[in-house]
Amino acid sequence: MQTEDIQIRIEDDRTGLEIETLKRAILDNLFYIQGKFPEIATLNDYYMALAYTVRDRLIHRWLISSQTYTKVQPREVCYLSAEFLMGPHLGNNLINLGIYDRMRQAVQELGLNFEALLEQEEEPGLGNGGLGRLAACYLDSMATLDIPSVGYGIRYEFGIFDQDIHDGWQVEITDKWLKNGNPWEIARPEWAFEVKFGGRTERYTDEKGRSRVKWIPDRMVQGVPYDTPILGYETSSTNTLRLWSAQAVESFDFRAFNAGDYYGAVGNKVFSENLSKVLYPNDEQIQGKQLRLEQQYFFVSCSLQDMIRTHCDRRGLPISIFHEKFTVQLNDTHPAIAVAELMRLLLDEHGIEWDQAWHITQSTMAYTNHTLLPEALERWAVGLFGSLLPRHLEIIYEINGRFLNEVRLRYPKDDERIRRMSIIDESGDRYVRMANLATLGSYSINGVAELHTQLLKQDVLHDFAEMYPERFNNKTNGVTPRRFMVLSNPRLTKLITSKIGDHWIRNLQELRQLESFVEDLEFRSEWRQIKLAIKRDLANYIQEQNGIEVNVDSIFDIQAKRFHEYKRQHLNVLHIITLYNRLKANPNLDITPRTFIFGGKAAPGYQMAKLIIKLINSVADVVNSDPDVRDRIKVVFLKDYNVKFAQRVYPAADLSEQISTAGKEASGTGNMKFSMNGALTIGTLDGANIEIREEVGAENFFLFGLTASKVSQIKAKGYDPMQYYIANSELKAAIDRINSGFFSKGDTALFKPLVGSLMYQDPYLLFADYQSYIDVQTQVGEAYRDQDHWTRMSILNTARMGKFSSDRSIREYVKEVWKIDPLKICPPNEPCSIH
Ligand code: GPU
Repeated sequence: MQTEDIQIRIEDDRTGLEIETLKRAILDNLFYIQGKFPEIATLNDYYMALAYTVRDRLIHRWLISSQTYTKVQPREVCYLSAEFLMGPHLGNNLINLGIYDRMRQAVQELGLNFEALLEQEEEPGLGNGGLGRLAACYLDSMATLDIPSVGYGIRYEFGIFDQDIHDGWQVEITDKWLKNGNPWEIARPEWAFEVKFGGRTERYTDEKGRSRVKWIPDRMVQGVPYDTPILGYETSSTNTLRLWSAQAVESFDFRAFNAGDYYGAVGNKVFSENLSKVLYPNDEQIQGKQLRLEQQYFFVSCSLQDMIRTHCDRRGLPISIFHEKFTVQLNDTHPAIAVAELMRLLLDEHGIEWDQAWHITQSTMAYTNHTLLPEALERWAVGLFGSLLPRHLEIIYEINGRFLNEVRLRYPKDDERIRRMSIIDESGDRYVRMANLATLGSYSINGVAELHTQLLKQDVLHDFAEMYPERFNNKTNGVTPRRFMVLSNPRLTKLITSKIGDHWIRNLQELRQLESFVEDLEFRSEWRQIKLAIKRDLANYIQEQNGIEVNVDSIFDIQAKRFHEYKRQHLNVLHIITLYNRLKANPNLDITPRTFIFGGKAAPGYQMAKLIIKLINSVADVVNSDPDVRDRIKVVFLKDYNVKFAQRVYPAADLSEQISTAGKEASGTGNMKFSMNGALTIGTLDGANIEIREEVGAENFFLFGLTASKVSQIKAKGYDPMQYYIANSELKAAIDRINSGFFSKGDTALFKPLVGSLMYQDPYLLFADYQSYIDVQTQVGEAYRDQDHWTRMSILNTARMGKFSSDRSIREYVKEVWKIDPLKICPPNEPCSIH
């Protein structure tokens, strides 16, 4: 076919942006794609028709981007992540295309409810929390900054579970996000790859007389890519999120099938397709399950094969310069098997010698660490690892042997160091340490906030940082202002833009200009009115969802994040109970009214986290209905916290709870989203809180608690929580209140595991930080009474959050790690001479 002559024709109804064209396109899609006429169309039919109308308008940019990459062959970054927590696509795509308002008008002119259509989208919850959402923010920024990039991950059929609450307890419900179809993805079965598992290896001599290794697997699975376009904000660059779905390799079952074993053959199909069935819902807690390692290897192998095919077959480039054209960012160790897999592909499939293969691999990979928690550091039992990936285990042994020889040369007779640095943990049962593998195989290793990187170098990866200091660097996290301000907070966006124009959306540092309006009475009043209006919306939602009436003039004090002991939602609860006790003792006490709002999921197997959710709901039941409290405090647990819901919550907050034990939260990103939307933070010196406080100013941040170094000192000396319990009467009263069965209808056993853990271990030092937290909460209450001053602080928080745009983070990765040049993409329908 003469493809050069056939330009992609721009057909008006597929690309036109006139209101009339949009309306016609929506009805056209309803008819031709959904096969419905208005009288019988459901809300979902209209959502689909609208989504396809938007998709048509971005697909042209997507294809031009991909054609440009094919032609220019730029250096690209591949972001490998087991999780992408994208959130709903529709609203975001409308923002990034710059057609949000006109599409709303078109939809309304058709007599449809625009908000209801946005609400209709089932979000792809293909992640647990911060790590997965960070990956999504980074995709947005990479496209916005015109960085050629691909996100690679897994197309889980079931994402993070939906959370329901029964009798105060979390109940998990399967997330069937694909049930109504997904208009944002395109399946590419023609670009599938095969992935091998199990079996054994064999040595052989190739035609050149060299000794080579062949892997003879005992199972094979196919990975089918599903592509989703990732639009940049007001740029034509449209990158790809490529998620792999597991399918049976039909040919592999032929023997069984022909032998008449129909059920055996189908059984294998079911087995294969289990692979991408469900996201593991354990955030920062490894389980060591074989299926999880299979998932990791599956998507990593597909992704690397895909890159190599693009490089060698499509672009005709030699494999020896693979690392010049591709760099891989490993989102934690979940894809760390990529180090061994790239080695295998180079050695066994491309016949490259060890030293060159190692050079290519190590020049390709870069690793981001996202936690120091020991229970989250991935390690795989050697037996399991070897039975699933026998060839990779051999390669890892070889990498390790060569590496430990270097360590021995550099640090003679330091056996302890050898033991610590080895990829294989041999202290008891043997394990493969994935952080060591990722670190060794990468040219760059980074933490996600200044403190975290410092602790990483001091602690978990100390020996590596000493040996290869130049490989270590910090990249403080960021979040996208497009989703977490423009889309989620249109009212604030409008006010800000009316004062400083709209360049801040691409260059968040420009928010600084808001500082000059702090003294403007009118501006402050508008700022306050907006917060109030948003709080009213959330109050209505709470009324609908929980049947609780809340006072919109009270402090909206919000803690929304995964449930984890280190995040200390139960410290927040101790504050609530303390206030409650004070009100019981003195019903006329004048306290600033507060609404405590919680949201978040607990890992299904994490009993303590689930018990904390139960405690919150139990306290809520008592406090909300006690006449002595007289509406001065309300406690609300909002179920099923996800991205869609987070977008409602951040803008409504007065106070953001960032109260992890210092040294435990690698960065946090919710902290940034709250503060950008004008919430003040009560927080510890942990993760990015430290940098947020530096930016917004100590006077606009409520700091409490021990520092990370004090925490380790106290722990080293032998921490005894009981001393605090005995010495602090309010703390004692709060704990005793729980213990007495007061919140559990007399059941004194219910919260025993929680209270016992605090009184006798308290691994996260709640008791040590309790008084400081209570004191600073008292200051918060006082400060809120001066609404005018509070509003100034709120404005200054937003104005000074420029640093925490994910655009800044990505610019740093681009310049200091990836070394990639931006590539401008020609806009559709316009003459363009870029390429
Ligand atoms: N994080 Br490891 C997760 O959400 N899940 C994980 O499995 C691991 C880390 C989080 C960190 O807890 C949080 O502090 C950080 O902001 C986020 O990753 C992104 O870096």
